[in-house]
Amino acid sequence: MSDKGKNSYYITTPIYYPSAKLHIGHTYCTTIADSLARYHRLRGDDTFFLTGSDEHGQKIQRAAEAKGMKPIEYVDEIVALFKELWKRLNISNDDFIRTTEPRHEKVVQALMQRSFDNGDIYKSEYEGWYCTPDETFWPENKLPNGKHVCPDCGRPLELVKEESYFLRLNKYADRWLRFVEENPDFIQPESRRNEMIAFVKSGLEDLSVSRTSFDWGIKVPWDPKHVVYVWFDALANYVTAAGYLDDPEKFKKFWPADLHLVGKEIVRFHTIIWPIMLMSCGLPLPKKVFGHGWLIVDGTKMSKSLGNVIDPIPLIDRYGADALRYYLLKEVRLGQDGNFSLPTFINRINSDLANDLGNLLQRTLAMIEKYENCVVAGPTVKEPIDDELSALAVETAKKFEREMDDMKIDDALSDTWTLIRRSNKYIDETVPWVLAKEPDQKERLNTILYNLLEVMRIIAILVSPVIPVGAAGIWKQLGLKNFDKVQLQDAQIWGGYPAGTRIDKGDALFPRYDVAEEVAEAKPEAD
Ligand code: MET
Repeated sequence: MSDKGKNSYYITTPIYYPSAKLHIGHTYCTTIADSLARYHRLRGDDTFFLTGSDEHGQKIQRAAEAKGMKPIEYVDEIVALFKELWKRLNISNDDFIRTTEPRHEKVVQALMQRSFDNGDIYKSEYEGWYCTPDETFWPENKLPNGKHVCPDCGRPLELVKEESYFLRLNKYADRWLRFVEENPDFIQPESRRNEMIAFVKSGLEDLSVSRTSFDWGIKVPWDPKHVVYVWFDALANYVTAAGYLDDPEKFKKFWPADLHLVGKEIVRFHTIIWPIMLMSCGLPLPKKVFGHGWLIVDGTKMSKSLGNVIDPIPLIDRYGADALRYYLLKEVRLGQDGNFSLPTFINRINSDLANDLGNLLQRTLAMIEKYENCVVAGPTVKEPIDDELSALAVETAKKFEREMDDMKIDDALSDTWTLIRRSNKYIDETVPWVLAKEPDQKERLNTILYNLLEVMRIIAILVSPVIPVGAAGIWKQLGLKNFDKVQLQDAQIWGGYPAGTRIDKGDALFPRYDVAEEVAEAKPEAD
């Protein structure tokens, strides 16, 4: 179906609505995508990582009106905050798409026109319910017990009656079902796939793809009294940024996308509406859509009304981006819901980052400073315990690759931490401080310290997709250079640390915190 080059990798996050500042749930999704993108770059894949903002629609128009602002001025302000957050979190996106950009507007119009020309769009009237916060149509027959609240988010629905163009989703239902059967990995995890199949099998209705009761949107090219439905507009961002109209070479390289990472609440848009839009336009379908779970806070779903919406910025200010990234990826299994709580966050920082990883580096470098005057010669006197350590390191780096390929980021981290803990134990078992007192043990001491530098080199590579700042810091303290050129395979071979390198010991990378004090000082964040 595609001419896509072998080593390209295109990953996307949803483009979030700039109707409020982003919270820790958005941070969670973007952090996963960033770590996967960094991992693919480490593997040597030509990687394109996209995020952005979804700026049209009734919800945004109303939010702007409520502030007495023009929609574009309103979104400009909030989008600046999105960009600031991603910078603070060390998100390495290659592009940031705004749906108000001309490059996107012309793609949306081209796709609408193509679907229309193919006979898949027709004019009618929508009469039914609408969830403005979710920007979702809910025809009466989809509402259980006839209640007029959104079946997804529980908020009140509005009655809508307006002229509208419709996309023939129903015409594509069989083709969709065949595609999903033939591509078992297309929708993940399995539970979401089953839900979507059941949804389509229960009967797919044509979808309203234009609105006429407000004007904050992209005009329908042949009938400018209509604006394009915000989800049709938003989904198209993935092909705009891949160069659909402007850059055929880029488009050939990156489309179809390898992975659309989305929250479970928007899997339906990405796995039913988006593929059918693409089918109608004769474009290849993305390879995979993964619906991750939600981050709940102290056991409760985040919501403005409960006042438990967590702003990631104060957490990054206080604990650093790496700590937050590590916690989110370690604590939550991808695909399942996960819980955020300040005490568990701080305990994780203390135990995994400060005690295990930070200590390993500090202990190793302190001994090298003291016993070797900062320079360690190559290994000479080997013992079986060394082989055990090197075998575990190489095995971990290989396993890490399989786990990251399967998006099991938490497993990849657990295994890396097994190696870190084993390395700390290696220090305890080889007792370098005892050997340092015996002149005839100099070479053995040297060998042990070399092995520790080498295992730290491998560890720095493996942790880099998740804690990029800490990883670069470790690299620098080991006395190494050009971290940006490092590849995953450099971690899969033992012995890459150049003997005779001068280490560059610096401050501890990860401070420890007092849990009780931190909890006492934390105030609930208002949105
Ligand atoms: N704006 C949507 C949301 O935040 C995502 C659109 S992704 C094409 O739910």
